[in-house]
Order: sequence, then structure tokens, then C-alpha cells
Amino acid sequence: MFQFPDKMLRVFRDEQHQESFEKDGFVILPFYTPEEIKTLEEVYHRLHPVDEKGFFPSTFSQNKDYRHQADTEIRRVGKRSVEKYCMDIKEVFGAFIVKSPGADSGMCVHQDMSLVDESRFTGINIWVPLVDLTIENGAIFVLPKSHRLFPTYRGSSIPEFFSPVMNDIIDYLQPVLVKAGEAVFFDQSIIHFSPPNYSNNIRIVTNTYITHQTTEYRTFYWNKEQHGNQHLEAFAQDNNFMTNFEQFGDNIRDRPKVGKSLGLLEYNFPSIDKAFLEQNFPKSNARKLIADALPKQKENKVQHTAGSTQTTTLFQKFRNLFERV
Ligand SMILES: O=C(O)CCC(=O)C(=O)O
Ligand SMILES: [Fe+2]
Repeated sequence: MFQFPDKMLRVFRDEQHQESFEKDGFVILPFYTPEEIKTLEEVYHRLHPVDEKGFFPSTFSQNKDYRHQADTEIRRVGKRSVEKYCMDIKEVFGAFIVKSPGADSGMCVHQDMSLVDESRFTGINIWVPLVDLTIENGAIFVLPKSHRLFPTYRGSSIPEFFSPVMNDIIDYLQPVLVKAGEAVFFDQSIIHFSPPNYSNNIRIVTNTYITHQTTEYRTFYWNKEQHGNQHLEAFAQDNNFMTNFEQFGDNIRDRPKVGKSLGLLEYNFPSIDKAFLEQNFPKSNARKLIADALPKQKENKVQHTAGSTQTTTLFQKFRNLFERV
């Protein structure tokens, strides 16, 4: 097991930003101008593959040229604000994260996969919607302070410490309703999710992944039969990992086909129960917030479909998403 560092290496120029980020696991800051938003919308519509449906990050695309061009453009446009707010960082990767309208565009509760050695470094997302966010159109929900609950190694093959309370935990996550061009800088270890986009319009987000300038990539993999209940395997990855990794959309639970194995590490596979949630976090009743936001959407659909069959299916899918596990 590892310990988090007592003090995170500084990445924000402004001490207040650094303090809020360390305390809560996220901080909100103005990021894109209206012109920059327009440029990025044009870039997305020019570049994106035609077959995108549901929830679609450009990192899932098999088209590496698309991933690479999206990365270059997002970093080019974001440079002004990144330089304004951040110091001593390396910018690793820019991606579009898109939610097309529809019930299949939700993202379940998770922490992002580990990409760095968190005993020394922090992986940070600069997550910026190009539209005003509402609960209906795929806002992000976070559990403030959850980034420091347990030191974790994360990846699709590794159980999450909140798996035993996967349904209950949703009701503790808070919506972050930022406006178009406002950034949520968040620690990749914070617990978060986003409901489906039930509006009629596409929700485009840019996500720029940054970390300290001296960080090296790490990924982690667990195979119960091989590693048992107290160990997992670490891999060193090179700086092009996000552009070249081919297992995001597919085979994500398999042993990484790229990178250099660093051997086994000890891990205690933490887990929590309902009482832990009740004792540590105020309730947001997120499921009710989302369900209350839905009827308007349902009414729209009824008008379009002249019947309730489709809306029932949508609602059922939405329920399934949150009760999936
Ligand atoms: O864009 C979103 O709604 C959430 C994306 C997310 O959490 C992820 O891709 O890991
Ligand atoms: Fe995420």
C-alpha cells in the first residue's frame, strides 16, 4: 500500500486554487472565451468520425489520426488558460468527450483509471463543456473530498472500493452545473458520474489531462488467479500512451499489451458500506434530482412520438444505468 503525499506538488499559480483543489478534489475556473468555444465546436464537427453514438470520448476512437488531431487542437486553444492558471505541469493529452442525445449516453459512478504514481503525483483533468450544463444534458456529478478517502490503484480489472454501495453512492454526489467555457479542474481520483444527455442537443466537452512536469505514466492491472488478494501488477507507460493505447473501448480488462511491467505491488483492496457513506457525506438525493429533471424531457418526447412507448423505454434504460451493478 502507499500513502498520499502530505502536500501535493504545486500546479496552480494561485494559492487559493491550489488549496481548494487539494481540499475538495476539484476547483471551478473560467477557461474558454466565446470565440474559443466556437473554434472548438468547428474543430469537433470537422474532425469527428460519423459513427459516434451515446457516450463517446475521442480516446475510444480506433482512428488514431482523429485522436491526435483532436489532442493538438484542444491543447492549442486551451494553452492561454492553462498557462494562466498552471505552473510546473506537463500537458499530456486533450480529448473530446461527447454525449449524443439519448439514454445510452450516461457514464456510471467511477474514479478515473490511475495514470500516475499517486504517492508522489496527481493526475488532473481540465474538463470544460462547450454548452451550459443542466441536469438534463449530461452535467458532471462529484463526491467532494472523495479523492483522499483511500489511496487506490485503479483500472478496469481492479474492483472499486465503493462497488458494494454502487447504487446508494449516487445519492451523495453533487451536480456541478458549470456554464459553457467554465472548467472543472478535478483530481482523477475523485468519485464522479454523469447522467445521460436527455436534451435534444449534442453535449461536447473538452478534457485536457495534465500532471506535474516530472511525472511518469503508470497503469495497474489485477488478475485474481495470478496475483491473489494482496497484490497487483504495475506498468510503466510512455508519454504517448493516451494516443496509442488501443484497449480503452475494447479489451479494457485484459493485461495491458503496451508498457513495461514493473512487477507486483501490495494492495489491500479497500471497500466501504452504506454506514460509511452516511457517516461521512451529506446526501444530495441525486437520483431524485435527475428523475425530477426528466418529465420535461419526457413531455417533449411524447410530442414527437405521439405515444409513450419510447419515453418508457428511455426511462427504463436510464434506471438500468444507475442500477446496473
Ligand atoms: O464527460 C463526462 O460526462 C464524464 C466523463 C468521464 O468521467 C470520463 O470519461 O472518465
Ligand atoms: Fe471520469
